[in-house]
Amino acid sequence: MTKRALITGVTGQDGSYLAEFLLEKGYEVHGIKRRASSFNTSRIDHIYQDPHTDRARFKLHYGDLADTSNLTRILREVEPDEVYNLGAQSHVAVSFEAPEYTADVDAIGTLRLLEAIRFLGLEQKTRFYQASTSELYGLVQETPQRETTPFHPRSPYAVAKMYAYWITVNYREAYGLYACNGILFNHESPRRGETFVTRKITRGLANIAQGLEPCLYMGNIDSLRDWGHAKDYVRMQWMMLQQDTPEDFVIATGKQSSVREFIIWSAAELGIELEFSGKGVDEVATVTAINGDAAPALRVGDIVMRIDPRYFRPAEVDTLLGDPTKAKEKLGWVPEITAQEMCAEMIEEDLKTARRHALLKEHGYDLPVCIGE
Ligand code: NDP
Ligand code: GDR
Repeated sequence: MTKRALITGVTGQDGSYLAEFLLEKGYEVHGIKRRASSFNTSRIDHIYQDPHTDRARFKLHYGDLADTSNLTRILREVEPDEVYNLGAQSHVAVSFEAPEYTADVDAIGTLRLLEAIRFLGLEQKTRFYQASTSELYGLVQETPQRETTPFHPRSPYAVAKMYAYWITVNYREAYGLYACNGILFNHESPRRGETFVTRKITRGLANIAQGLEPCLYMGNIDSLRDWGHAKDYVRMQWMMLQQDTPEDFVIATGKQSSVREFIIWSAAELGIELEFSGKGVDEVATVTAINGDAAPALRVGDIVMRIDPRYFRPAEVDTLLGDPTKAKEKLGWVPEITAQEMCAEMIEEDLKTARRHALLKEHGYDLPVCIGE
């Protein structure tokens, strides 16, 4: 029997990799996409299947986590074996600007899905994956963080995700639903949203190297994260739903780096050597050497990064480091791609795009470059 999966957030970074992964496994994959005034399917266009043919195994439904009747109707129609709840307002800094919306979508949206499964009597059929987050640890109580480490969320996003975490546990305990939380640490890829820090850096530096942007403006570059690759992490999301009993798992690499280091790696991939000088908001990164041909627009002495306090957060999560031992021992999961390999892949992709834009510009076809804030 072909298994059916429903993915919320299918148009996002993880949703796109997970849809690819499940299609390769032979699943029929249903995804929920939001209505937008312009196309928002660029991450999944390459796996689009013409719905007019009988054999299409990838199907999209319009929907929103804020809309109970819509979610219930889609669940009734699809009757999925597995639901992956990846949809969210996922930007921590934005959650301080839009806290109520973030709570509605990230917290109550999860409840809406769980309650729809129960209302439709799908508790025995449908397995549920909740995209939980290392942001739950926030002001960390223990290092490295594991499944038993107490939570101390530090943003409206993290507080909303804390509700989603516990309501998932609650539906498991109260109704016997196969429901579990993946507590995922930061994971990135060339498909990462342009305003998250890694992508902002790889895209920004590639653009600067090609003369398309003047300078990168950053927030707290001393922040420490445990960065993995989204491809490794979606594999684990699926593995979690294939066990005999549902459990929660930390997914991380167990290695930590700073935002500053990520800037240095990215610059090095472009053949740029940097020196950091100044303190606090006056800190800058200056080019000290250029190797190769990836950065024709730069000269030694150019400043490519400055600090802009606009990117500081009202409450910061300074340090995160995960302990993936349980995932390794119980599921045999180990990450295959290192943070530096991932950084190289991101730079390669962003440089390709920047080179295309630079070539167009050189020939008089100037395209506006969106600045990733
Ligand atoms: P993205 O921001 O790339 O994708 C989020 C997805 O949710 C997009 O498809 C977006 O749609 C959709 N979405 C947003 N609001 C709604 C809504 N109201 N109704 C329905 N769908 C909505 O996130 P990632 O792929 O990086 O992350 C996936 C999940 O994992 C998220 O829940 C995130 O919070 C969580 N997470 C992510 C981590 C990471 O490091 N990437 C780590 C830990 C947890 P659209 O494309 O239209 O904007
Ligand atoms: P995070 O990711 O908040 O950890 O949430 P993000 O990449 O946004 O920030 C990581 C760290 O970098 C610092 N930082 C900046 N961040 C951004 N976005 N822009 C900047 O200019 C900048 N300068 C410094 C931040 O302050 C922070 O410390 C991500 C999201 O994917 C969540 O959905 C997910 O739950 C967590 O990872 C795990």
